[in-house]
Amino acid sequence: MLTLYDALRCPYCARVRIALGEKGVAYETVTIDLANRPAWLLEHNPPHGRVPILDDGGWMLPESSVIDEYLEERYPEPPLLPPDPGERAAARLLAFRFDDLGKPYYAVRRGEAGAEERLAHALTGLDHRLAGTPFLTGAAFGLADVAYLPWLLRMRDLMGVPLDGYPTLIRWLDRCAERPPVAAEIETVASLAA
Ligand SMILES: N[C@@H](CCC(=O)N[C@@H](CS)C(=O)NCC(=O)O)C(=O)O
Repeated sequence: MLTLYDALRCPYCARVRIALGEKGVAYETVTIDLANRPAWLLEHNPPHGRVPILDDGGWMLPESSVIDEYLEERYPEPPLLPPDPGERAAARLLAFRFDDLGKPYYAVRRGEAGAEERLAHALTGLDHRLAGTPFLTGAAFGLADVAYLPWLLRMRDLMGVPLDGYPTLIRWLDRCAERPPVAAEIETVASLAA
């Protein structure tokens, strides 16, 4: 049985929760209090002790993107990457460049000057990218969508970032929300707001 070292408010953990849900893989959860992380977490993921960590039979794998790629290979069905190698690379490239959105997102969280404009610029880029394609991964939902969704949900439902200027992005969010693992994450985010 897989074990996920998890924190509900962590969007990186959400990437793994959604991928596990999409794969329909059973797993146990060890919930980590991020404000009071146990010392042993450092041994599981040196040198930072960050979550998520996936424990597969005692083998510890950190880093959300690497974990999601591992899940894709270990549990190929249903696939979360397209069959075409070029489309797979394009999806991976998007996940690899997540910081184009993540950096302004965390700058807004820190209240940095000019951060809201930078975040708006990144959101415009994502909105344009979704024109003509239902999902960031291509024709079907997949790992590129999983890579971005947790931050979009937190922006919309916790931070009050206005998304109405990004209609394509809103339609993508609505499409993704039809998937049970994403709907579950939306409920998790709502529980964080309560
Ligand atoms: N690059 C890592 C980032 C994980 C991360 O930053 N997790 C946060 C919680 S959202 C954490 O554990 N922070 C504790 C720390 O950095 O000390 C990933 O993709 O998994």
